[in-house]
Amino acid sequence: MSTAIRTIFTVLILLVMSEASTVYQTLYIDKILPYPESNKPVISANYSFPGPLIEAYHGDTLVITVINRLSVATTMHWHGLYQIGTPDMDGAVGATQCAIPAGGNFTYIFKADPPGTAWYHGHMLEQYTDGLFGPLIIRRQFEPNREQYDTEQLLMVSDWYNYIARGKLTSWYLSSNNPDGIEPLPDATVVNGKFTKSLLIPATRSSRIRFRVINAASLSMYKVSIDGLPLHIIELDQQDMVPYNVSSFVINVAQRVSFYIDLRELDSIYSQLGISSTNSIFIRFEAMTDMYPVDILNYIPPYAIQRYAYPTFFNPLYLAILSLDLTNSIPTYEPRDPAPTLPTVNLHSDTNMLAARPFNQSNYVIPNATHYLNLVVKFALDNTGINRGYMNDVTYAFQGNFTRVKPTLIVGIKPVKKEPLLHQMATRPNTLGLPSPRIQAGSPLPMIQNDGYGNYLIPYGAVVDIFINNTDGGEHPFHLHGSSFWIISTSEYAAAENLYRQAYIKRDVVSVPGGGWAKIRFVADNPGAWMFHCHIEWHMAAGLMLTFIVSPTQLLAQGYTISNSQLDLCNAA
Ligand SMILES: [Cu+2]
Repeated sequence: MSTAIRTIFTVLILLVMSEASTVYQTLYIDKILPYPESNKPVISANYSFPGPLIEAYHGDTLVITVINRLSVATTMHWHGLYQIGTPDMDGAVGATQCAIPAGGNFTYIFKADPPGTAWYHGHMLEQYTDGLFGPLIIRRQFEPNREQYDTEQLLMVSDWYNYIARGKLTSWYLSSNNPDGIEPLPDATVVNGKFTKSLLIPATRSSRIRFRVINAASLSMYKVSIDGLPLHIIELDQQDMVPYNVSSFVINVAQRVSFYIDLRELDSIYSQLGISSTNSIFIRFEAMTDMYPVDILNYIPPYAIQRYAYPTFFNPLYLAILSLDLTNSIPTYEPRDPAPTLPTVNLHSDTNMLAARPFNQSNYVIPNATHYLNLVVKFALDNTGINRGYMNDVTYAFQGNFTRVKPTLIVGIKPVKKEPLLHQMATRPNTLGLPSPRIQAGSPLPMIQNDGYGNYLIPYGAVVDIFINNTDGGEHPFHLHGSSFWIISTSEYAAAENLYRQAYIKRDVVSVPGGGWAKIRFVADNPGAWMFHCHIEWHMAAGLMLTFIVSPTQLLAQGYTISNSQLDLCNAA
């Protein structure tokens, strides 16, 4: 190539790169009956389950109109997107907006940032448990690891419940008849809306395929593997990774994992199963049964009725089929349980995969903490005999549901239906009644305080280390809105703190081990009202949630005002 041609070529590439465009999408929210054999309605986006794939390039503007055809209110959350400069577009009802009323609509406008595998889901009334979710992929013009695969596939896995969450399940879960806080247990697993052995993924024996796995479950975590193939992990949540080889991995609720496979790598150990002659192999999603509070293989929930011919117990092993010759035949070997392990790949893997390394570590600077916050997670009975989730002895009044609003503070930020926290930050930034960080025994850094109602004031630009001490036996996937965070270490992998100093991985969901802990760090450079909560939908409903109030003064300094479309929602609420 001559210099002139090369210059023209470079200019063309730059033009393509700089051309941010606008992506329009309309989402009709309505109930559907996707399965003839079940009379359970699913809350869908655009009459499909899961909802449609939304794709954009990094830096594009997304304009998504949500039209609510339900008989109840709704909102939509764009999970993993930072919403920098658009703190009112996060979709977290009660925190950043009033709900979209039945028959109403709202247009979300925000930047496609950061790039990577994201998703969207309803953020009130357990609607996402009933099906309201879909994939959201933010692409880069030049994807890291792009040379490793030829095609890509999405696998969106979730719990299937025979009953409606907001009807029977939540009212049983949060009742004094369930003092142990036993979560409603799934009746099945679905991937891409298909039940076991009915999802077929076409491939050929020479294929190199990228899979984007999104855990959209409300409770379950899964071990994912593909028979006979090493999985080359290349993305965790929305951070690109140096390829990291495993035979299986665990994905907790709301986490995303991308990996690629190379079908030429089918392992010889699998020839013992006759896999060398089969035309297809199994993709496995194995629900981690030890996370359920009861023996799910032999448990009939008290709310179950004979309509579903119990006992038909949950099968923790979900099988999808990867067809190697495009004939869609099912595998000719029996799916062994457990699957044989590949001897050639890394077996050390914790749920968060802290041993995986970020793809681009140049310009990767992790600032030192300026503040800290200790959070103690527990479940306990409240004074009405209902088992609730607590962080630092506060169970969060879930404004999204308005089922129980805390006693009104005389002065202070209030969980009120018509005035989300973000609006209160804007209208009375100096009278929110939120205590400032202060030095306490045991650390030279100031500790973030809360107001006794689960609202934590964080100064602009603070670098906050959060230590989550989980006194509960269950593993909890904690999600932060408005930012991602570095995972410094967990009780599953305490050595990570020293091993990976200055190169911690960044995610937006951390899996906090049962009876263990996690240490994460984030920079509060995005003013707004950002929820931090366990992403198990039942636990969120039980109050395992808090809100970070990041700098009301900076919010106003950046020019935030409450828009008319937001006010319209609140006036309709
Ligand atoms: Cu939880």
